Amino acid sequence: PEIHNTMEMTSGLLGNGIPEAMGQNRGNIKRCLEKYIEKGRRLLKLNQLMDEMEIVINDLVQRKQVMEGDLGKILCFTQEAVVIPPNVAFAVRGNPGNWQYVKVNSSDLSVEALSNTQYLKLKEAKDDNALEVDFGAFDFTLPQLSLSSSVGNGLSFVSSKLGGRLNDNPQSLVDYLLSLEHQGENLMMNETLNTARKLEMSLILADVFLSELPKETPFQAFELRIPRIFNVVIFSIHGYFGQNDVLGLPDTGGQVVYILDQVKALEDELLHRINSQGLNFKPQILVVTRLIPDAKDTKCNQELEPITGTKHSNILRIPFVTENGILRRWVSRFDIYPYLEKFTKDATTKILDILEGKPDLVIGNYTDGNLVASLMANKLGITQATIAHALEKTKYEDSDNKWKEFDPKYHFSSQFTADLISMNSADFIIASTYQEIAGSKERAGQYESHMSFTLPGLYRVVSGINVFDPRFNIAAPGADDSIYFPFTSQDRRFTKFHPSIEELLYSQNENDEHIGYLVDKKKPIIFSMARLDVVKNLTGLTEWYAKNKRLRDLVNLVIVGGFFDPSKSKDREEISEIKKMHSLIEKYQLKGQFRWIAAQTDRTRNGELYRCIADTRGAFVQPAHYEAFGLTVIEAMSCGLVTFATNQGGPAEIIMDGVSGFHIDPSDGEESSDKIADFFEKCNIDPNYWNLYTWKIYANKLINMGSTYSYWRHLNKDQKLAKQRYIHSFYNLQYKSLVKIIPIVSDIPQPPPPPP
Ligand code: UDP
Ligand code: LCN
Repeated sequence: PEIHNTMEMTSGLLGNGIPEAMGQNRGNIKRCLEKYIEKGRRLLKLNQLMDEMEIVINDLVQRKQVMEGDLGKILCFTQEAVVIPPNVAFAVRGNPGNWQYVKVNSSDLSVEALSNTQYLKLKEAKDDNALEVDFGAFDFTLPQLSLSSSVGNGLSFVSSKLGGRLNDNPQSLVDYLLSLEHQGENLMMNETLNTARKLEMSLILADVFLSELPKETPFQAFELRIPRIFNVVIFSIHGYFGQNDVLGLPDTGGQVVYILDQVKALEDELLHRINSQGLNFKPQILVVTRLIPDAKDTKCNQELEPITGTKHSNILRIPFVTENGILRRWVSRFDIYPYLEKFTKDATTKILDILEGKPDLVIGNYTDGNLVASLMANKLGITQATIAHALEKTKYEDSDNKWKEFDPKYHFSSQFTADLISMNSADFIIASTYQEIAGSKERAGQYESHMSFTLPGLYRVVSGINVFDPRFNIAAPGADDSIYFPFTSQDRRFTKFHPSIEELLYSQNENDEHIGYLVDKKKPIIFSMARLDVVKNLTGLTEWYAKNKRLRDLVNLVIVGGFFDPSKSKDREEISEIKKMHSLIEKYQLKGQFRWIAAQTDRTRNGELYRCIADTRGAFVQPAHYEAFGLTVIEAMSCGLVTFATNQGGPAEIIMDGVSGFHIDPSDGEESSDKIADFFEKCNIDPNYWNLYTWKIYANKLINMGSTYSYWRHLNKDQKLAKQRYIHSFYNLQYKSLVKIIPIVSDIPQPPPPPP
């Protein structure tokens, strides 16, 4: 409902025509704009605009008048403004996915609408003739969703459009159905029904057959699904991708959990569909990842590993190969681009060999997996899905505008270019939440931030992705209910882990697995678990706790993440977080109230750990600066643990504040730690919420998408081809030259850099 409200407000504001000039309160508006110009900064964010406005107009009545007038209406929806004296240009986001741009002249207060290109040019102040990337140019004939509230429901939209398209071109369905085959056998029909007329006649007969069934006959009793999908390839490349001993390593977190659970559910769904069609084929799922020869104590150096809990699914590992041969060491996801083209080639050969043919569907994960999936799908002409997990762009403020500052460390120029390529070549895009696509009232979504942006000096994206594109679908991941179930289900509890969990939480000694200790065992525990990334903000939580005396008196703090010796880590962010954590422990004398446990890789025991925290009447806290989805949040909640989670990203949508958990603001530690302390003072826990997130629902949606979008792709093959040519040029001319600047790592230890 909130979304609809905002939409009405914007159409009243800008949709009905922008005022030609600011009418009321001209004096105050002028002073505001002059103040923005006086700051001498090119780019101002909403909070800065508001702060300056409040300084200029300190009279509350006058401020209210300004906020109710023309300028106020713009400011209410502004995300940022560009200052080019004497003008100020505002980027106004009326509602998710809807952006407008206006320029206000500070001397005569005239107002002018800008196109996004004009706005981006003002923002970058660089080469007027910079490359303009416009993927939207290929989509103008395709239907798009129109309401913000329907974003992410592409599947039902596409299904409804299929009927109309069939009427226009019935032969296309015949051709498509004839083309469906598996291992050389026709699946749907043979040449006897090779014209639309013949097919129509047999459908009339089918209709007669159906009309004889009692009206209440459940659909499942006679449904005819197209078993379009048999073999699926899933790419997840960078991390340590394994089934044991990998979680919590840098770059290896939720994506691995997600895919392993997804594969089990997908295989079940495929088997169910194939069997209910009376077919005897076996589905095959291959999760394709990188083979890491120096795999620590994991199995990531094995080529083929069957996936536990499945019959027909395997992990296939292909090494990175450089001019010096096979690369042995782990490479951060930020530095991975130079190896991907060769990887695609090697992986494709191996996949075709194992599957004895092409897969029916390829699913990419994260930037690297999505790029490889795009390259392979394009080459083989197969249906492609992408899953972002986390688009890095929104995690770092101004990562586009300031890409040059970030590039040496993060190589965002390559990453954002790769993301644009794969989100545009995908046949469908799976998102975990609405906010991932189109954000919330206040904040732009992860995909939305790729609609139009500029990498100054490199290229300007005037149409990167359209959040109203029916390729977008929301399918939330689940939490495996055999591991994450309520702490109150006493008879199911994994009691065999209790002694080791007791040791983990409460033993007074320090060792490789835990440091710090808890003196008062009777206090509830606030608990957090994540990779030790900067963005996960475990050090932030520790600092909030350290500074809040009331909270320290009420509860103990236990965190799980990383390990303790910075010299043993190869990950830049992890190293800095380890050091910071040690210094906080010292500075605030945390020992006695605080336990830091190293990354935990046993999922089953972790399930029981959440429940043991719930036994203390504790809570889970997810304090990330930004979280794309946040599997730990649904794990904790499924275990009946009260959960406080960041209001930045997916958790804001998973949790209803004050109903199924609590939101906290990661940028306001004082407020957040007070909110937690208030809760423990009141402490009325209702453990009986919720079981919304299941993998079964997910798998059913995904296979429906696979079938429907394969057909949609077939219907729109001309546009698809044109767009592919454009993507191909962009890949070769832009992406490949960006990747060349990323150093290729070597296995030979490098001498430390000379002291400055
Ligand atoms: N995890 C774990 N041990 C750790 C840290 C994390 O088992 O030391 C698991 C956690 O239970 C969850 C996943 O890793 O299943 C993290 O997923 P999430 O979506 O929270 O974050 P990501 O790491 O994907 O950014
Ligand atoms: C990556 C993330 O950062 C998390 O927010 C997600 O939960 C995870 O992937 C699984 O999609």
